[in-house]
Amino acid sequence: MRASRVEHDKEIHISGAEGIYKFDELERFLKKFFKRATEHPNGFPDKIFFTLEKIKEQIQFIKALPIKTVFCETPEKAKEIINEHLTKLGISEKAITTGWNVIKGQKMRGAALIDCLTGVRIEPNKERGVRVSRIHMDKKRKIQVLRKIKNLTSEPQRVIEAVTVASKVASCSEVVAEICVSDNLNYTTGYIASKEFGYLRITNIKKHGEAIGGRAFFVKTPLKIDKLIKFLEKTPVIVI
Ligand code: WAQ
Ligand code: MG
Ligand code: MG
Repeated sequence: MRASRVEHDKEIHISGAEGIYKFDELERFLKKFFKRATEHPNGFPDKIFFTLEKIKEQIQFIKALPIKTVFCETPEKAKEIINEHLTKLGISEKAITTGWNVIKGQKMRGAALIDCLTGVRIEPNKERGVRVSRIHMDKKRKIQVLRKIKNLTSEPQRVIEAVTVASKVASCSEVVAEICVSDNLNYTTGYIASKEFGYLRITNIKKHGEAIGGRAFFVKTPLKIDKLIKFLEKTPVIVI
């Protein structure tokens, strides 16, 4: 599902959601996604798109990243810790700056792909970005994650969805790390993720009520970008 507002003939992303469901569950989830689209704190949509596709490909099973929470008192401290971690992975200062600019910049439906050395954005559609889709977390893992974070978040479903995205993304050999800040005004915990250190939740990544948010994947070049995007957008993955 994706919901957007139209301003001066341009579509501005409000919210989105994806999943892999059995046929019998579809109606229930369509209702759920409709509710989500129409009750989003960032505004009421002018358009809602629902896409349902039968999965014909083989489903891949991928391990969930381990989860840790890093408590930061201020966005300044959060930024310092994040930059330190990303630098350790060999991501250049330029690339890190591009990442923060994506998060502060125009709202996108998907994520930016950033060359981890040059800092150049290489995704073909820079207004849309790359939307990780056809993903789902296995029920047992969901229960385990919920148990782990129950006292650490007001929105456990958001954590489940973010860990699901991050686990698919981190499984790609071309991706060095990911950074994410929610576009929801009052959700102030973000994360960085990598194969190296897992899913690191970062509290106070932004101020309460701050209208920023976005995602970026730092990638190694040269790479087969079409192949990477196809995997992220189309290959069905269940996170176990
Ligand atoms: N694929 C690629 N990019 C996405 C996707 C996706 N499936 N979903 C969202 N984005 C991009 C898009 O640009 C959004 O504007 C931005 O990320 C933020 O999305 O406590 O809620 O769904 O552990 O608002 C992380 C911390 C929460 C959770 C992230 O992101 C926790 C979050 P949101
Ligand atoms: Mg989301
Ligand atoms: Mg959001």
